[in-house]
Formats: sequence, structure tokens, C-alpha cells
Amino acid sequence: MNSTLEANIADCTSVSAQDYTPVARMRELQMQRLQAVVGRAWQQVKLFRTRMGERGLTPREIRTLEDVRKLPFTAKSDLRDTYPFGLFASPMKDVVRLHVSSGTTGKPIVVAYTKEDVDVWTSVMVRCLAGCGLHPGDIVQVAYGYGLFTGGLGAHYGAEALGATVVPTSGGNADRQIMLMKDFGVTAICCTPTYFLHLIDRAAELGVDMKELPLRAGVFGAEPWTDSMRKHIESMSRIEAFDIYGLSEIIGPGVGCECSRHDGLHIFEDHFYPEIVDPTTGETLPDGSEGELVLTTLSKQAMPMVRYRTRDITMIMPGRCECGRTLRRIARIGRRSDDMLIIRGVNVFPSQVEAALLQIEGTLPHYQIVLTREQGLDQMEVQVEVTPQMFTDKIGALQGLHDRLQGALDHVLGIRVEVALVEAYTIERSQGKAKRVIDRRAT
Ligand code: DLL
Repeated sequence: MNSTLEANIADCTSVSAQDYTPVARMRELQMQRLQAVVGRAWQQVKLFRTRMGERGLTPREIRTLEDVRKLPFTAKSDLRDTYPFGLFASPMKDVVRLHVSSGTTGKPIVVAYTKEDVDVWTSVMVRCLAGCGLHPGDIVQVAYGYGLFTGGLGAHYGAEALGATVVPTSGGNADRQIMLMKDFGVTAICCTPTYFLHLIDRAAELGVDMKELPLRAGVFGAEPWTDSMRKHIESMSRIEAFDIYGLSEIIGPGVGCECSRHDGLHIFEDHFYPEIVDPTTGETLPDGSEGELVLTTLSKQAMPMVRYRTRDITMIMPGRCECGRTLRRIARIGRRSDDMLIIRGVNVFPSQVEAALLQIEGTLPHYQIVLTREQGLDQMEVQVEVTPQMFTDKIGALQGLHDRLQGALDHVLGIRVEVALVEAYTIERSQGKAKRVIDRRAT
């Protein structure tokens, strides 16, 4: 074992000891838990029992971890169809919390937690925050929304259990966020990356220099963001920006998180079993192949999820992280299988647009894609904010920037799109997850 590895392992606090479980032991634990969770879902959840029955399966057929592939998938539509409590595996008297995720269409989905589930959620959040270098003594501002969204309460419980001081600001009211951050000497913030961009801008307007604050870590997630955005955030403040992943259906934030290597997100495999499948055929893909992430909860009581199709596109990264954790990693999630836009027959992902825009000097990381239909033909306009200097500079500079952006987008997307340069603050700021696409094609 090399000395960095040893130092990292020595560094690990008792809260994240499970992150270093030997792989063989972890697989054994996963196997035991998989059998237990399948047994529980089969006994308690009608939909799951029916689906297994259709495949001629009983929990007895799940003898190895690979047997997970025999099990039926669960999809978001299953949660909608059984709204509100149809997938619960615990009686209501044992359910201590409900969260709701609204989604974009139709009924919301409801997720449930027993006391044990909340404890597991807290423990994985502690491991996330510890992996981001946070410890007792840190002052953590939780600016994810509190309420039906899982972000606020998930981060809150984790930070408190870690022994940090929590400032539960929730989302919104940027001026107060900045005032408290400054007055309390906040050292870490948890919020969506786009909301933090908004705080950076607002702080500058208020004459607060983010670089002068003791803020040194940001735990950002709940929406896709890129390495270019990380660089931008880190250049505008003194923070180290970490990516945290999760979804309501599985637990909320805390399914996986980056460590200080920033080389993928470690999945807390003792509680969540990851697979990558071909989004079209559902066939399991080997490590290193990109596909849809499918997760099985291994310890959830109130609402076990078996082979849940997340729609998030990523891969399981081959090899071991230099940090010494034995937990497998997934690559950052840049896109979902259902956020693909089809423009004049060409597949376009908003993340491709973001990556192209942020490589060009003079743009700000605020953009929106507006889709319209003219004479039956899809039109795509990318509106992007540019730095105030660009508008004060000569007109030629603006034209030059426009052409460079147009060229970069044409190159990346393979189709012609319109580029509109707009002044800073033209695009509405998000309090939580950013809305990148405005689709006016149907109207
Ligand atoms: O967004 C939970 C969460 C809160 C995660 C705070 C991280 C931080 P939902 O509202 O159910 O739950 O949305 C889940 O958001 O399937 C992804 O598509 C997306 N998402 C979450 N984290 C990331 C991330 C929360 N780090 C959906 N990168 C997921 C990219 C993310 N997408």
C-alpha cells in the first residue's frame, strides 16, 4: 500500500469506516441485504409480488448478487400508478416521514421513511460530508429547500449528526443568505450549483468578496453540472466544490458523493446496489460502459426499491479511487435519458450546450435553451448571458463572441442553432434546480 493511501485511511474518521470495507466483505453484506430486501418487498408489496410472479420468481431464487438481474425493474410510473401509499412495505404507524417529488408531469410521487430509514439517510449524509472534508466545528449553511424536497432536511440531519453547526437557511432570499454567511463565518454550504452561482453574483453586487469569506467547501447537487462550472465556482470563491448525488425514490441526497480526488462519486454500496443497463434493452452493461443507472435499496424499510430505473446516464468507473475507499464510483451525471431533445432529427442534450458555452471566454454560466416550431420545423435558440464588459466593449467584440459560440455549438451539436447574447441577469435565477429548457413547440 502506498503512503498516500495509508495516510488517507488513517485520516478517515470512525464515521466513514464502512467506506473502507474490504470488497469481498462488502459483497457478502450486499448479498445478505439483497435477500432480505427482496423478501420484504415480496411479502409486503403487491406490485412487486405480482411482477416477480409473472417471471416465475420467488425470493428463494435470489442466491447470488448476479441474480439481481433476474428481478423486475421498478420505474417512476410505478410510483405514480400506486399513488400515494401503494409501494409502502411498512404500516403507517412505523412511517415517521413522507417526502414528495413533484416531477414535471402528472401526479407527484411520495416516498416514505421509518425511523431506521432516517437513521441510514443521516449516516450516509455524514459519510458524504466527511468525504468532502467537513468535521465537527464546521459551520454549514444548508440552502437546499426544506420541505417536501429531500435536499434541505437530508443535508441538515447529516451535518448535525457530523457535529457541525447547521444554519438552516433553506432556499431563497439571497441577501440574507450572504449576510448570514458573512456574519456567522460559514465554512461550508450545501445548495444547488446554480443557486450558488446566483449567490456569487449577488455577493459581488452587495460588495461582499466571496474570496474574503471563510467559506471553503460547497456540497452541490440535485441537478447536472459540469467541470467547467466547478472551475468557474472555484475561481470566484475560495471553496472546493464537491458533487453530491441522490434521488427521492432511493433516499434523497446521499446515494453517492465525491471525495477530495474529484474523480467520480462513491456510491454507499452497503445501502444502495448500483447497476448500469442499456436504456433501450434493459440489458446489464459492464463497468466502464455508459448507460442508465439502476439502483436497488439494500436496507430501506418503509419503501424498498428494487432495480429502480433512475433515467440518469453514467457509468460505473473501473478501478479503485486513490483516496483508499473501496466503494465503487459512478461518473458525474451529465444527463438523463429523458432530457434528450430531438431537434430536426438530431439528439441534443442540454449538458452538451453547457460544456460548449463555458469553454468560451466572455460568457457567464447562465443560459437557457428555447425551442420553437416555425412552419413545422424545430428551431433552437441558446440564450446566454455575457459579462458586462462585453456589452461595453466595441460591437465587433460582441459579434466575434457570437460567432465563436455559434461555431462551438454547431461543432458539438452537429446542427445549426441560433445564439442570442443577453446581458447579465436577463435569465431568471433558480432558487433550486435550474430550468434550462423552455419548450414552446406545442404552443
Ligand atoms: O435532487 C436529491 C438531492 C438533493 C440530491 C440535494 C443532491 C443534493 P430529486 O428531486 O428526487 O432528488 O431529483 C433526483 O436529480 O435523478 C438526477 O436526475 C438529479 N440529480 C441529483 N443529484 C445530481 C447530481 C434530489 N449531483 C434527480 N448531478 C436525479 C446530476 C443530479 N444530477
